[in-house]
Amino acid sequence: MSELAVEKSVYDADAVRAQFPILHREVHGKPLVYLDNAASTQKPQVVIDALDDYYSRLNANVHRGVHRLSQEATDAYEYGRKAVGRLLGVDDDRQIVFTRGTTEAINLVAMSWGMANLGEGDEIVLSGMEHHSNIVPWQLVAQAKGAVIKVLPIGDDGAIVPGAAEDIIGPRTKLLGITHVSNALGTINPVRELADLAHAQGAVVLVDGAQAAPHVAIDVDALGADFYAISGHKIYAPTGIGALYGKAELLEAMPPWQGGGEMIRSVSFEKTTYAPIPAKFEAGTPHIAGAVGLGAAIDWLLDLGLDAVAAHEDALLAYATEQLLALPGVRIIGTAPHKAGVASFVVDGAHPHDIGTFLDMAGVAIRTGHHCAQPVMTHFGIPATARASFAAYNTRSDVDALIKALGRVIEVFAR
Ligand code: C6P
Repeated sequence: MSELAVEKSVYDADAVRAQFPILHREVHGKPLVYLDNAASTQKPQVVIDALDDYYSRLNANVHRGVHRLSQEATDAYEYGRKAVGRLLGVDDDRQIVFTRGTTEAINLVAMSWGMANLGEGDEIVLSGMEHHSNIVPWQLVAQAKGAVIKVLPIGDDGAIVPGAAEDIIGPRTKLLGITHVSNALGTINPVRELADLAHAQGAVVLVDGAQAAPHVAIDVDALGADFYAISGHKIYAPTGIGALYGKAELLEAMPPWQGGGEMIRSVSFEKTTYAPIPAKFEAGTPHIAGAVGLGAAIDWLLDLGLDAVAAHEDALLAYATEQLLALPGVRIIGTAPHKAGVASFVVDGAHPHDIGTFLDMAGVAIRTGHHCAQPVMTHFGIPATARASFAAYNTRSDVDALIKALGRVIEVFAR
């Protein structure tokens, strides 16, 4: 390795952290230790600046005006789409549809592709670790169309039970909906393997990438994803913006799911024709500033290097896991061999909400609850977990602060 390469391979989390103004504030008089990144990440100065610049210099509606501002706003908006393409390994950016986030992206597929393609007795295969946003839309379609939902079971380590997919994915399977990384457990699923099984039956594969995009380098073709959904706010971008990747031939064949301006070619009271993809799925004025911020966030993340970020976060997760297990009465929920970003745990005798409240008083922000994955909680026979989740700016001293505060919680509850 050249000297330059060695230098580049040293990941400087403190330098990354310095780019996030919010991480310098205090909470309850203590320095903020932000470990709720799976819920939403903080924003680097470059993203804040991009939003400021957009509203200070460019703001106008897109794809509508011949005037200069509208053209510049359109360019900035479309730059965001290209950036999503770069993140997901997609060259043809007609295949990237902007949405409000992962939830809306999955609902788009369910309401458009699902309503048009699923019928009586058709099977939708989901995993037992899906977020509610990859369960409920499919239940709505299944109820309307008489389709059936089948579930890939998870084992006690929080991974899909080996061999289960071969039994469950069959000739009636029309859709496989699978999370790339579980938000409640951290499990990284073998998406390609599952996609191959689904494709062998002629099924379509939708991947929920909400928790993978911040932690894993993604190539939708290598994964075998026909649809891939992401949320901007989990990858250092604003809230209210996300994207759906869909294979062009699928998107082209799908009916629109929302009507309005932008998504039409021509309208009369007798007949309306639709715009080509992706506009067909982007009715109304979009979240232009959000798309601009998303473009800036993706540039920032790719510049940092997803492999370097992943290696840093893997090391933090390993360190946190080791430290958590050294505390009395702590049990990790989700011990699959391949994990990313998330340490979910329970503590004997302490409700996760009490843990979260105690940690907050120490300035440590984690999430507690069912994480919108109630079937996972049911599987483990628990109401909730406490969850620490990691981002590019976290350091070992964040983990140390978590462990120190948790040690005090355990002392209080052990009394
Ligand atoms: N999980 C968490 O704290 P939206 O809300 O549309 O940006 O993302 C929904 C979503 C879908 N799939 C997975 C795997 C997710 O983790 C999330 C969001 C947050 O875990 C909020 S519940």
